[in-house]
Amino acid sequence: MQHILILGGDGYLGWPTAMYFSRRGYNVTVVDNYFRRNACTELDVGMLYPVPTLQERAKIWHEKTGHEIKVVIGDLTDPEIMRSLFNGRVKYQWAVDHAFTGIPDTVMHYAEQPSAPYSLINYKYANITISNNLLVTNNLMFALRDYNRDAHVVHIGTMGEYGTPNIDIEEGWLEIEHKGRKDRFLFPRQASSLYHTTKIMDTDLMWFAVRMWNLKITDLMQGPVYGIETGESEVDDRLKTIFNYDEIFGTVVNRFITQAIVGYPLTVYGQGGQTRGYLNIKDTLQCVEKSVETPARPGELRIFNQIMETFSVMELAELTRKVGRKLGYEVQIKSIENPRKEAEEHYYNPAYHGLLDIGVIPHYLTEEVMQGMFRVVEEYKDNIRNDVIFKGIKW
Ligand code: USQ
Repeated sequence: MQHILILGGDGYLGWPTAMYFSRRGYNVTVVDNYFRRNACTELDVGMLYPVPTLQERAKIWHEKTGHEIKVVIGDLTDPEIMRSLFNGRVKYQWAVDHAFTGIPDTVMHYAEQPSAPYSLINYKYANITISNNLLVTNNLMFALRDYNRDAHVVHIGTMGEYGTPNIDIEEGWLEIEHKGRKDRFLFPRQASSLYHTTKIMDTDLMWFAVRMWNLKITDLMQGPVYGIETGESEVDDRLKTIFNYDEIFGTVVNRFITQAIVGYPLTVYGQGGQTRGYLNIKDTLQCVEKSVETPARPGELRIFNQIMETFSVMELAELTRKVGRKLGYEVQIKSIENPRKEAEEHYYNPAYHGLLDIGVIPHYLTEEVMQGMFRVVEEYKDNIRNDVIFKGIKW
């Protein structure tokens, strides 16, 4: 049985990934320090519904499916916690069998502070973002160097590493001809938040480790994700992933649907011409699965752009209004002064065929798909807090 270690297994993507692989017969261990939940509590941003602890979720999963997901609660910025996952000193907080599972074949690295606004609240949150994201990545690189150079790492990067350049965006690499000579380099990167900047630095740390120690790494440049349900969460409502709709942790599609349901005018920042590549949470799972099944080679930093289609913010707002109106909601769109520093009109033409080439079949954001999300969010309408929707964290 393949052993997969999921760093950041309590988050929006980590928990669904754990269930997905567990159901498919992988031996799964999740690690988390509850960063996301604690940040939500500290900043009082609200979640759509309460989520059981990781230990409770693993227990429910075991009761419902018979599969075991081993749980470790620990802070991966501590190198000894990271190393314990490879040298057998690990302590599981929940497991059916507490014996060490052994060295992982695959490490999914999601253990990062994922929010751009969080990273710009003030210098304190900027520092938390930098230290968390870079230390976890660096601790992982050294644990692999010292204990297991054969493991394949699948890391979630971000399309925001590239920014919005006035040229086509390639999948990670660019061949450059300069004064008659040619070489291949990481595609030029220029992030528009400090969070996104840490992802650029992650890529640099991983590229260094690949060159020095022949590691195998796949870095997935993901766009904003939307969605709630995955095939596995349908087993029991308590297995649904953490869902945020607030300004800090909510991504734009999830926010717009929630806003439409409570009659809050959709918060389009500036002119709404900001274009990004989007994907359904179900496709995140497919992308990581295909990446795991076709690992990078030793000494390879393989990069895919993990998006399925592009939309401008205004297009998303209009789609939300259309779907909302069909369901009987009076949806307003309101352009508000953009709290972020980002281009509101720009060229955007990213390549994204690598994941399709290895077998991912996209789910697109159709009216039916959005309608399905409205139906789920509606069930928790009474929990939605208008006061957390927009506070205006400025860049
Ligand atoms: N936006 C609005 N109104 C809102 C919220 C967002 O107009 O109420 C705009 C933003 O200004 C931005 C776009 O929508 O232009 C996307 O914003 P977002 O908050 O959905 O996404 P972002 O901050 O870029 O970050 C999210 C995830 C992050 C991931 C990134 C992928 O939180 O972890 O890395 O999407 S990407 O955007 O491709 O860099």
